[in-house]
Amino acid sequence: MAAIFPQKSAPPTKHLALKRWVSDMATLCKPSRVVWIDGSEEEKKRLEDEAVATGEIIRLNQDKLPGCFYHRTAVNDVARTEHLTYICTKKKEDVGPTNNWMSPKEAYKKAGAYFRGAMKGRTMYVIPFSMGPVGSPFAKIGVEVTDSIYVVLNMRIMTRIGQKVLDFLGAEGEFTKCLHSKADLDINKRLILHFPEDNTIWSVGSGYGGNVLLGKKCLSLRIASHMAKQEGWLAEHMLIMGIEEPNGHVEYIAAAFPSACGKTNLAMLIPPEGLKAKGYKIWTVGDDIAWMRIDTDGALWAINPEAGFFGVAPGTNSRTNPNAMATIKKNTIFTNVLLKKDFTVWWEDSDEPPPEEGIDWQGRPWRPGLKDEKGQIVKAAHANSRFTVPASQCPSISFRLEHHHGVPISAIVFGGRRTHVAPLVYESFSWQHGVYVGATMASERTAAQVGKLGEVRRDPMAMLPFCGYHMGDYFAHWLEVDKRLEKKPKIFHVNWFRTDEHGKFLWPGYGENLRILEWILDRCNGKSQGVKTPIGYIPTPESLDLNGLHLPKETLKKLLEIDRFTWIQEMESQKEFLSSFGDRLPQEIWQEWEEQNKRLQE
Ligand code: SAT
Ligand code: MN
Repeated sequence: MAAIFPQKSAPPTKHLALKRWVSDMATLCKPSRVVWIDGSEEEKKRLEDEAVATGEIIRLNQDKLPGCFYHRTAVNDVARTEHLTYICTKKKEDVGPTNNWMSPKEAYKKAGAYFRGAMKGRTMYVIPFSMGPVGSPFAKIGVEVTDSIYVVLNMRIMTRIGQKVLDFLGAEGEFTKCLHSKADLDINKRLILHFPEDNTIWSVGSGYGGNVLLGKKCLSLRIASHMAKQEGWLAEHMLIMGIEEPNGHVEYIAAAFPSACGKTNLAMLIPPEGLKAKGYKIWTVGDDIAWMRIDTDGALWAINPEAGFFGVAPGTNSRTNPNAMATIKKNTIFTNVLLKKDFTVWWEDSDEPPPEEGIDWQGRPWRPGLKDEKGQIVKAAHANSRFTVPASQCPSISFRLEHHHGVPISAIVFGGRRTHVAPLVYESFSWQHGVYVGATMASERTAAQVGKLGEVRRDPMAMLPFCGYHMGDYFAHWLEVDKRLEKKPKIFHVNWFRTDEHGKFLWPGYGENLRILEWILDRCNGKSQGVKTPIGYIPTPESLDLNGLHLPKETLKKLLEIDRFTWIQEMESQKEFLSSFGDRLPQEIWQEWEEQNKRLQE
């Protein structure tokens, strides 16, 4: 067997604990060699060539898609597996009712058996990475050990990696220990384990992004939310965007939506025709994760810890997201989409009509109209197929992405997908009321999810699958931040998905959403009117700029309607959900619920 460190020189770090940990993981997984990732261009090329040679990735048409590659995951490994995802703490009660729990002892033992010898005959790559700009006081460092080149190439895009990170880490720096092995890609031996008390993540048996790019949901949300609670900041599942006025003044908002509600599209929106005259410019800072802290000026500042986008392909086109389309023309890794004969790619609801033939996400010949044994149409791309692309390629990317202190946040926006109940937009009465609004956020199931259509799923702050500790304590932490914030962002709720009696969307969405963001920012600056309702302030019809939209007055009325009867039912459903947190739900949240309930009954 080759030596564990076959490189001529020793591991490129003076960090003894890091070297020891890597050596221990190699002893456990038994790779034939260990390679430390330096992040260079030559290294990238070498890894691409090697992965192409083994079939792990396919080189796409370099004339039409320069620098682009294609990858397929295993058929049963296409999304995050929440039922195999655990938070492992000494005390079970610390993870709360929304997380799966395992004791650290059992978890290390169980996964240890799956990792033992799992890298035999493979290379173990050691990826030092930084979430946030390298050297930023807001950044966190991780080191991911993996046997997948696909993971290395994706981490290269999604985070900042390589020697510069090791140099910053120095001999004693803190880092999150992230261990990943594809092992046999066996779903029965798949586990995604988080050990917040040990600053450690173990992921085994998967090759799907959300399970294996450990800097993303695992570190930046589950582990980081735990750190944030201890250190007094917020790690949130939020996009960050800037809205610039013609005079150069830029304001930033952070917004949380559950999956399939268009976060990436909103973060990159292009102003609609009717608002073009106002000369707004949109700056994208992030599309998925925000780390927010109170800075010395008493305001809330946010960074996007990521450096790339891991976006859903189907439905991405020049109407829904022109900036994303421009972003993914080069240096992109496409996963589980359709491979065309000319080695370009296609997905449902893209710009082009379906090609006559291709190879589908499962690696089978495909043509339009193809049906399976049950007579169901076969999709060319998986519904959760993805593109991985450097954020720097996005035409609307903000230079502040690289700014060590990030951006100051004027407004926080929560949103869900509700056919009724929630109006297009409303403003909470206070930070505390806003935390209650976020805590009771909900979305209705779409056809894309298994289960009863229209069923309401609560997803507090869109963090249900990502909060690394007890959600009752998480709400308490949000309330705690309130006490230290001097310049408080206002908190809003939006719903782009309200429908009429025939199930048709009332609001056009996409770029037009800027009209709502405009009202939100004007409210923050005391420049627009609101009407007080039992749930918060809604816009007066005149305070929304609907120029060029041709939205009938009746439709706007329906969009802003707050139906007391439906809301009283909503309050009962909220109550049931809030009760599940027992006595760890802060009294303040109950108080907000009680007061809102009273206002609705009056
Ligand atoms: O699969 S990921 O968690 O990386 C993407 C998502 O679900 O938002
Ligand atoms: Mn997400």
